[in-house]
Amino acid sequence: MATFSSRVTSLQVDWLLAGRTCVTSASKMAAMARGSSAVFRRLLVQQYRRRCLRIQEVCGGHAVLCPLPTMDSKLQMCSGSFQMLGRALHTSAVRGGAVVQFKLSDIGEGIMEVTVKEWYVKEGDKVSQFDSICEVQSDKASVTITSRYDGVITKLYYDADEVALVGKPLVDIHTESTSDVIQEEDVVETPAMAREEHTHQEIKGLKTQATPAVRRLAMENNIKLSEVVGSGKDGRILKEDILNFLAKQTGAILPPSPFQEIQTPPPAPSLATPSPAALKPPPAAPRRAFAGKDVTEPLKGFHKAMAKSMTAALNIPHLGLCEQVDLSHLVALRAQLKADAQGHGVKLSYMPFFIKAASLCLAHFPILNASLDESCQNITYKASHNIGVAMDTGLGLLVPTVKNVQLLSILEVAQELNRIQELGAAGQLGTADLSGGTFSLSNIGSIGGTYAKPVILPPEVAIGALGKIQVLPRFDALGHVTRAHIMNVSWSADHRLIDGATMCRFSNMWRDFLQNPASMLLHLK
Ligand code: CAO
Repeated sequence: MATFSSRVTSLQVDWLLAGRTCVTSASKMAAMARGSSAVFRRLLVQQYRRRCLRIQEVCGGHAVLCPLPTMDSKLQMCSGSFQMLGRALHTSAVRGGAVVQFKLSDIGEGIMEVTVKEWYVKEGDKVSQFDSICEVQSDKASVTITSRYDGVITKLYYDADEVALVGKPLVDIHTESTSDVIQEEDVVETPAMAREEHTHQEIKGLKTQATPAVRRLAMENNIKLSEVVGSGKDGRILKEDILNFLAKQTGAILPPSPFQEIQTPPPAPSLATPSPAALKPPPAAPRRAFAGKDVTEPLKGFHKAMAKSMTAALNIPHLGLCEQVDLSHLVALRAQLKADAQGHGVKLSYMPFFIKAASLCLAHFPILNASLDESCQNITYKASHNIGVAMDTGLGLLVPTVKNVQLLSILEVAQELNRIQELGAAGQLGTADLSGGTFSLSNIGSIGGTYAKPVILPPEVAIGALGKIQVLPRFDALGHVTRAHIMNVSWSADHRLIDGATMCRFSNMWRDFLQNPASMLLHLK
């Protein structure tokens, strides 16, 4: 029996701090500005105007920097009322001919090192502000670091695949500054920031718990953190809290997953035309041939995160429950709806039904969409059904989440799944997509597995593993042998919180929805 292992958890680290990053996908920007609430448009433009480097903060998650002219033109496309700002509005900290030591900033959350995945520049290359310099990866996320300066790269401090240390120089850039060497202390805090109406220090003084990026988001929207109720651990203020606060102030309705829409990195193809090739994970990297010699190498990136989260999962007493589901009706229904979904530009697999059915059941069993604090004193029942989907990507196992499934139609779930699959295949999933899960599903059947024993992803309390749908003989009501499409599902639940009877009732309800998918109609909103 395969042992299911986990995803990266605790993805709250805000990678914005790793460099000045912002959304790159012009098409996503356009789509966002067309389809999102006024709040997001306002946020984007506001931030763009203020620093021309902070759009990423609104978005959260993975980000890549986009050259200004592209950003300008796309924002212009998005809204005629947006007055575009040119390079003149950029803060250039350096003038004259100086060498800037561009350091990797303190990104918080205890992260001390990242792996340099890829350099986009080499020594001698000319770079402009916002040009991508390199891609780095920690155990939390993958991020593109971008230049703050116009100049020439004079030194790369690491080779690809080497571990870069926070606070240490990443590259030297020869700029036109007058001073000889500028020590770039923190790639996040720019001189422009210090000139803004609210200073970092003022907000820090409020003694609220929030990451620097969240503080900045609040600051740039004139929100006092002391007035915001934090929904994170120990009252920590999350980006969602700021955006919800802002939405309440402005009366705007936030889309169900605000960060996802904005933060999507480029250059994924449009959802309207999903390419089947893009939906598949890239071919596995060729295995290293070991010839007679042991090789030891440091555990890096997502593997490191998996080791950490699975070690934490060992503290959870797992309750297991296995069940068989007859998906014959669902197989027929999906075959019927597949073309319709395709007409909407959406690839419809079975997962959206599994995910939506789980959400319908979670509404009846909120304890399965909860978390237990470390001292086992408090249960938090989560309002959103953010369903994590274990995904086999080129970077290894990741578990992006489909957010707010309770608000989505099956088609919308499918669309969201398509989006995160594309990002996963391109290795571009960001923090926003990889965090905030409240319940998870792992479809090992899509790669041919029959059974799995899933491991809970803390702080979640339950997970289901789905096997492959097999055509097997079954008896019908009249005792005749028929062909049936049977799938195994294995649930694991945190036995400190969830008893077997609860898990079994949940499983029965989920099974019944999928065995008779038409019954879901009665509960869809
Ligand atoms: N049984 C039979 N067929 C299945 C299936 C199952 N359980 N699950 C999916 N399929 C089919 C799909 O319907 C699709 O068929 P069509 O081309 O006819 O539509 C095909 O397999 C490919 O599906 P998919 O993988 O592109 O999409 P999906 O929505 O079913 O799954 C995802 C998405 C992300 C779950 C999947 O791509 C994936 O990564 N699976 C691996 C998860 C994993 O690694 N789990 C183990 C974690 S423990 O380390």
